[in-house]
Amino acid sequence: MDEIAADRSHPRYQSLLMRHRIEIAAKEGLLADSAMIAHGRGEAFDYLLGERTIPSAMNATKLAYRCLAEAKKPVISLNGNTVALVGKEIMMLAAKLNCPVEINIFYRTAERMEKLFSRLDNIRTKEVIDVEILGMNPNAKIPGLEGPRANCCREGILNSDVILVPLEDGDRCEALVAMGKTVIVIDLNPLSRSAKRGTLTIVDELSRVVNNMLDFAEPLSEVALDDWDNKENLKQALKHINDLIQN
Ligand code: PTJ
Repeated sequence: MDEIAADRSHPRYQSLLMRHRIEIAAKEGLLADSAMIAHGRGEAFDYLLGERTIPSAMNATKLAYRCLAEAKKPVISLNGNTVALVGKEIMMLAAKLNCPVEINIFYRTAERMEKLFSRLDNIRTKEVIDVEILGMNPNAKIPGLEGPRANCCREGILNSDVILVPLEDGDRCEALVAMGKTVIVIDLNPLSRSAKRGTLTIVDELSRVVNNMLDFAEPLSEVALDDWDNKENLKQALKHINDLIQN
């Protein structure tokens, strides 16, 4: 599945690998019709950021990891793009954090839900990962949201205190914040509504974030969430882009 034309020494190997994973998942019917557009927008911002984890993003990642590790009921929300890009790595992260994952997609169809579950279930079996996969039988709704995207699980998203939402949509992010949750957003676009609405936003590419978290030996952040200024964090990302253009 991960065989791509470029070899690992190619300077843009990781970016090409992510693109390849999206292509394969699209062919398999795992993704929303607009998934490639969303991915392309992410790629454009990643290019502007220099395709690397900038210092403010690393600080955000460390604090996010600490919040997840210290949470009472953490959960990781998964959409189609996330399963395609980092299905295995995110299951390993959930195991490390001892939390469930919940498939919670914007463009919800029974067929996509089944395919996404089956992809994750195969990873779970093959890699011997002990993680609960929620989302197939929703029994609750996110207040303030209309339609199928509001569906969620009581034992997952509904009752969670800290939630990791990679590539989230703005409305749902806002609704989760309104529920009083600590909402950790991963989004390469520092100007997106989710990036602005989240409690803590990691402006970095999803696979880099997850791999960084997998590398952490223990909760590393000395910064507490109460002292976190998310607006300043987003400004740092924009400043980084501006500085790259100036130099
Ligand atoms: O699987 P579904 O049905 O839940 O649909 C998922 C998508 C992503 C298609 C849906 O949520 C969507 O349309 O998202 P948006 O509104 O296009 O937002 C996606 C955001 O993710 C954009 O702001 C992108 O910049 C960002 N993004 C895309 N790829 C990455 C990323 N951020 C981090 N890492 C990436 N690899």
